[in-house]
Amino acid sequence: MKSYLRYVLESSVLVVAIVLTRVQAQVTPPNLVVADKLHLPHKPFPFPKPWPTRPPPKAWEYKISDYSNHPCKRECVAGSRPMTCRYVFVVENYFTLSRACHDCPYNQSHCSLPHCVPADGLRKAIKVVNRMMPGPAIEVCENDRLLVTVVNRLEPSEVTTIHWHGQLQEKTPYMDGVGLITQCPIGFNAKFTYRFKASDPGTHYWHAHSGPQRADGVYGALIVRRPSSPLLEPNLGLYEHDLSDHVIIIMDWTEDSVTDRLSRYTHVDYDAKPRLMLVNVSSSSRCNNSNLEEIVVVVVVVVVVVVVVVVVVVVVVVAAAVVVVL
Ligand SMILES: [Cu+2]
Repeated sequence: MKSYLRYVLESSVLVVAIVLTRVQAQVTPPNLVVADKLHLPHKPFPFPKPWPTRPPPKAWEYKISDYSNHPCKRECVAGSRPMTCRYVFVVENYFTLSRACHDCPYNQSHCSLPHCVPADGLRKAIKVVNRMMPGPAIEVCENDRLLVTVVNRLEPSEVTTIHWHGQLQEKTPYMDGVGLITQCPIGFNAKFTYRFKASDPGTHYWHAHSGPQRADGVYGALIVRRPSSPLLEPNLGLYEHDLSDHVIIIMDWTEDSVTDRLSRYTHVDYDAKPRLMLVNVSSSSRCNNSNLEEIVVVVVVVVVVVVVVVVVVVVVVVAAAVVVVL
């Protein structure tokens, strides 16, 4: 009875409070009350204009390429004029073994279809440039001018930048691609063109410099060659061929998302380091595991067949012997 009375009392107090608030709101709108207290002129609250509509993306923004036949990928000749090399990098959220992979990994030929990222056979969300992991390789000659337009097609509010590892950017520090340090990050649906000279020769790489996007798959080769002359290329005697097919990119690879792994590393298990490595797009350990599984299956099938054959033969022999004896 006591609790019932208390309930009724509390409810009636609440109803009275609500009614009073509504009446007060009708008489004096809240913004006027605040303005009076601060002795400010009564200004109507500026009503936001509708969002400006962004023009639809142009066709070239969707035309993604692996740049395997880019004209700047050429033999570097001493004394020849540097080239201007243009690329479009579309950064997207993507998935390994997507629909582009069709019947991969059961049909191995499907694993090399365009836009198929088989990785190590693990289904996982990734972030990619031009639906490749690693992303397109940039191969140029020393002093070529690079123009790389990066289009952010990640999730709304997710930003990105691309850092050109190994390039000192002496006269273009604002093209270094370190988000919030050398540039504002590239917003969703926006694009930014990096313009700089490939002035530092060597085997470098490019990678995202925003959050854990690099570990999620936004990385690729950046190779700046020198002319094949002993005077210009001091390392010429160290190799016979300098081919694109010889480029190897090794990357840490985790079964779970990188965000999951980083949180676990910080708050749960300090030894949560990646156990796998991707060499280009294949992983050694997982491939070995799959081979082992195949071998085990074959051995089990052979043993079962042999046992069945032996049992059948024994039964037949015994039956024949019984018939002969009787
Ligand atoms: Cu770097």
